[in-house]
Amino acid sequence: MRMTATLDGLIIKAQSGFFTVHTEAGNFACQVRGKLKQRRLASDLTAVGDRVTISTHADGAGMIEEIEPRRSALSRRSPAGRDRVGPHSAAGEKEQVIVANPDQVVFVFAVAEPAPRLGMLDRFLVVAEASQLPAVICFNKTDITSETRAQEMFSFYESLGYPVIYTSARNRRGLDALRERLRDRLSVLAGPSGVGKSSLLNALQPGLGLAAKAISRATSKGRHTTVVPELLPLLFGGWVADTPGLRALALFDIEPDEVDGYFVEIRPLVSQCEFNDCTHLRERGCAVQAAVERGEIARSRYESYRKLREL
Ligand SMILES: Nc1nc2c(ncn2[C@@H]2O[C@H](COP(=O)(O)OP(=O)(O)OP(=O)(O)O)[C@@H](O)[C@H]2O)c(=O)[nH]1
Ligand SMILES: [Mg+2]
Ligand SMILES: [Zn+2]
Repeated sequence: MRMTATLDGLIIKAQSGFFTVHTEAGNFACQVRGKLKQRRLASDLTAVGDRVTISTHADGAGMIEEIEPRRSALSRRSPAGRDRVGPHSAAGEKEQVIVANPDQVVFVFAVAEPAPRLGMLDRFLVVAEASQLPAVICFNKTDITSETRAQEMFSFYESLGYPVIYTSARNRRGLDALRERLRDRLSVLAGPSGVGKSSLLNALQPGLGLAAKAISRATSKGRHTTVVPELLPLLFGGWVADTPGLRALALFDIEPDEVDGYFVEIRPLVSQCEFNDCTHLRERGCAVQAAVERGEIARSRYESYRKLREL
């Protein structure tokens, strides 16, 4: 007799048409029911982080029968439905979902070795704002500069409202704060290569970074190979996706004139500019430039804005 059961689950791994679905009854290797494939043409049909309903068979195999609508996504291309043409995407390009339904994105940078490129961090933050995803910033390798020095350099991000965590995977500092941030949430770790993402995961939970490394090897053969993250279970609760060496969280199709809305400290000033189409680059009567002059907006942030705006 063939036994079947229906279970709710979470896609934790995707590999050439096969999906590992985590359920309360364990993990199942699943394929997608053909009739589902006609849907969601504009975006990836299935991605890690998607919530699904599966039917399971006695032999341990499963079939994805239903996919819940996504609440959010971290994507490489424009979210479906926003079919506009920006400078960074070709018309009609399909949304590439990196992780579906993340609760937050944790941007990891090193305070040194490699020196943090704040322009990249600011670009990541713009993507998070545009995707309406809560962002957390983690500055690792504080053992190199000292924690105090790291705070002096980067605490202005806290004043913008972003939670900032200072860690050293090497000296095991800041791990409790990081653990509390990750607990019971689905998080994506993103950041340049070599900042210590895998080391931090390992420090939190032995073996976790190793799993990530294996994925990294399998997927990062070339610089432009698609990063296919896997959701790794946190024993203290929650899931984390390590995206090895992700420096190209593309700004997909953010229009130049909407960039100011994604800088949290610039956004509230825009309405005070003399011209309502102010680019905040050179106009007179610009509230943003005035705030920069008064030291109320960090120079590095304004510099990042200017670079994005002038693309
Ligand atoms: N001094 C110091 N070195 C660290 C720390 N964390 C990691 N490293 C070192 O930095 C290097 C890169 O660490 P990884 O954990 O592999 O970096 P990653 O972010 O996972 O890099 P990718 O997987 O390529 O994206 C290794 O040599 C680590 O030993 C730290 O807190 N302090
Ligand atoms: Mg890594
Ligand atoms: Zn202005």
